[in-house]
Amino acid sequence: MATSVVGSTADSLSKLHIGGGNDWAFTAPNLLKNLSLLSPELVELAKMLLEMGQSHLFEHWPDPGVDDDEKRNLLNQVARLNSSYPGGLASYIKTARELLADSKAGKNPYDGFMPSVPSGEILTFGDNAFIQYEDAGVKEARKAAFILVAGGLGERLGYNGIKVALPSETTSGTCFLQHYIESILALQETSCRLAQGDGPTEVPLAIMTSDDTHSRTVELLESNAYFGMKPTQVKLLKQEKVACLDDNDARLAVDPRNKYSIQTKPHGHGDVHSLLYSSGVLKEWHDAGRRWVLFFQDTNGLLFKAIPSALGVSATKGYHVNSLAVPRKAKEAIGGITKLSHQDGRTMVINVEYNQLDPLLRASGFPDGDVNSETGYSPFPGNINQLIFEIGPYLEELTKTGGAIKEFVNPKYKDSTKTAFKSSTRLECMMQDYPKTLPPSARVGFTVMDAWVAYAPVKNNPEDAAKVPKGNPYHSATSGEMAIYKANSLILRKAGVKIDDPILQVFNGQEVEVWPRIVWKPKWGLTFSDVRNKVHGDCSVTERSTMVIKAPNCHLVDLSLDGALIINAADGTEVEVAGPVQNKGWTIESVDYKDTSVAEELRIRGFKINKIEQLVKP
Ligand code: UGB
Repeated sequence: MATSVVGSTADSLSKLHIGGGNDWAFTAPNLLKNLSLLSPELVELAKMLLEMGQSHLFEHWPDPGVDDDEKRNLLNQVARLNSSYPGGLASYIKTARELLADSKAGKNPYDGFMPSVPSGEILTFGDNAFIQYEDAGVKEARKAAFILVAGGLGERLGYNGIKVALPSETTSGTCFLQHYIESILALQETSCRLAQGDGPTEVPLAIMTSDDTHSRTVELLESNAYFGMKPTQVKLLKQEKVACLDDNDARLAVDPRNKYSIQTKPHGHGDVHSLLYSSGVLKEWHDAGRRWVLFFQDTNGLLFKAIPSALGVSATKGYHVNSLAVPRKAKEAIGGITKLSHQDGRTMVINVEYNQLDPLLRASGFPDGDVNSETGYSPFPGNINQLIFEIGPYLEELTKTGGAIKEFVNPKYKDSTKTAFKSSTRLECMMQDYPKTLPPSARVGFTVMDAWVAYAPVKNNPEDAAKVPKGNPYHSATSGEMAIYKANSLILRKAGVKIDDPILQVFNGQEVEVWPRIVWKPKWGLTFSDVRNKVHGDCSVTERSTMVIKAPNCHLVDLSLDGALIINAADGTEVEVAGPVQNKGWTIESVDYKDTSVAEELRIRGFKINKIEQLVKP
C-alpha cells in the first residue's frame, strides 16, 4: 500500500524534498496524497512535522476533496504555533523531549545546588531609609514602563470574569485595572513635575493578555475610556498557547474535540519576555530613553504602595534585576527567594517555585523541608513576582536569547513506569526565571517588605481559602479587600492619626481583621510622605467608619470621624476637612458565597456594604 502511494506521488515527494531511500516518505502516505492542497509554506511546515516525528497528525487524513479546509486549518495552526515560539515548533518539540526524559529519569533541576538564605535589602515602611527610597523611586518613575501580566485564567479563583475587572475593594468599587492605571498616572504626574520638563512625560503600560482574557480586557479599557490613560499609552500583547504533548516522545496531542487541531494550553507568564522582545515594544521603550521595566500581576491591591520604594532600591543599588519579596509562611503558594550554590562554584539568587522548595530542601540536608523558623516564617523570603529590570541589560540579553527562558514540564504519569500521562502535558515557563540564564556579573538583588504593605493577591476561591492552614494568608477576595483597609489604616496611624483597633469577623469561613474602610485615590497618597503631609493636628477614625478620599489635594485637620465620609473634588482643588463627623455610616453585611442572588464579585468575598448614611464633601 505504502509503495503504491509513494509511486503515485513522485511530485509530492519532490515537493517535500523527500525521496529515494528516505524512510520519512513512508511515514505519512495520507499527507502525500493531499500535498497539492497546500501552499509551499504549509508544505514546509508539514515536512518539519514529519522530521520531528509527528506523522500521526496526518494518519487519519482522507483523500483530497474531503475536509480540505480542515486540513489547511491544522497546518495554519502549526504556522501560528511555529511563529509564536522562540526557535519555532521544532525547537519546542526538541526541548520537550529533553525535559520529558529528565522528568522520567527523576532528574532534579537543582542537582548539585545547595540552597541557603540570601541577603537582600529589607525595608521598614515609614522609616527614614524607606522615605529616601520612595523619593528616589518617584523621581525615577518617569523613566519607567509597566507590564501587567494578565493572561491567566485564574482557575484557582474560579471567577467567571477577568480578574483585573474585579473590584479591588467594594467601598469605592474601583477595579484592579483602574487602580493600577490611576497609580501609574499618579506616579507619572509627580515624577514629571519633579523633573521639570526634562525627559519622557508619559509612563507606558503594556498588558499581556491571552485568548482567555484579551477581548474582555479590551472591552474593559474601552468602555471606561482607558481609566484616564491615553489609549496610545496602553499596548496589549497577546500570548499564544503552546502545543500539548501526549507522550515522552513529545508527540503533539490532537484535540479530542477536533481531529484537525492540536490541543493547546497556556505556556505561563514567562511568555512576557519573548513578547516584549518580538513585538518591538522593549526596543521602543529603550530607544525612548526609558530605564526601567516593572512587571506586575493581576490582583494585588497593595502593590503600588511598595513600588516607589522598590524602584528607589533598584536605582540606588544599580540592580539589573530586583524582585520584590515579603516574609513567607511555610507552604504558602508563593515561591521562595533562594541562594543556590553549585559544587562547581556557580551561585545564583533565584525564585524556587512553591511546589519545588520542599523537595529541594529535603534533598539537601533540611529533613523537615519547607517549615517555619523560630520567627514563625519560612527563612526564605516569598517572591511576589513584582520584578524591576533595568532595560539596557535586559534588552541586550533578550537580543541574544529572543526572550526564551528556561522551561519546565510537569506531566502527571499514569503509573510508576512513567510511560503514559493521565492527560496531555505541555512546557511551561515563569517570568521570574529570567535571571537563571544571566552571567554571574549581572546585578541581581531583591527587596523585602512587610506583607501588610505589599502583597494581598486574590487567587483562591472561598472553599479553598477556608481550608488554608491557620495563620497562613488566605489569598482570597475577602482577605484581598480587608488587606487594603488594614494597610491604609496602618499608614494613617504611622502618619499620626488615631485609628481604632480592628475587630475579628468571619466571612466565607475565613477569620479576618476588619479595620475602618479607608480608601484613597493614588493621587492623594502616592507615598508615605504624601500622606503625612496631608494629615494635620489630632485626627481620629473609629472602627465602624468609612472614609473615601478622591480629592488629590485634601487635607485632614483635627478630623474625628465616626461614620462615613466621602471627599470628592476635581483635580487641583484644595479641600480641608476638619472637626467631628458623625453619622450612621456604611455597614458590612455577611453574604454566603453559595447565594447566587448576590452578584458573583460580592459573594466571593462573603460580604456586601450597605450605604446607610454619609457626609459628602465638599
Ligand atoms: N499569567 C499569565 O499572564 N499567563 C499565563 O499563562 C499564566 C499566568 P498565577 P502562580 O506572587 O502570588 C506566581 O496563576 O503562577 C499571569 C509565581 O510563579 O496567579 O501560581 C496571571 O494572569 C509565584 O512564584 O500565579 O504563581 C497572573 O497575573 C508567586 O510569586 C500571574 O501571571 C505567585 O505568583 C500569576 O499567575 C505570587
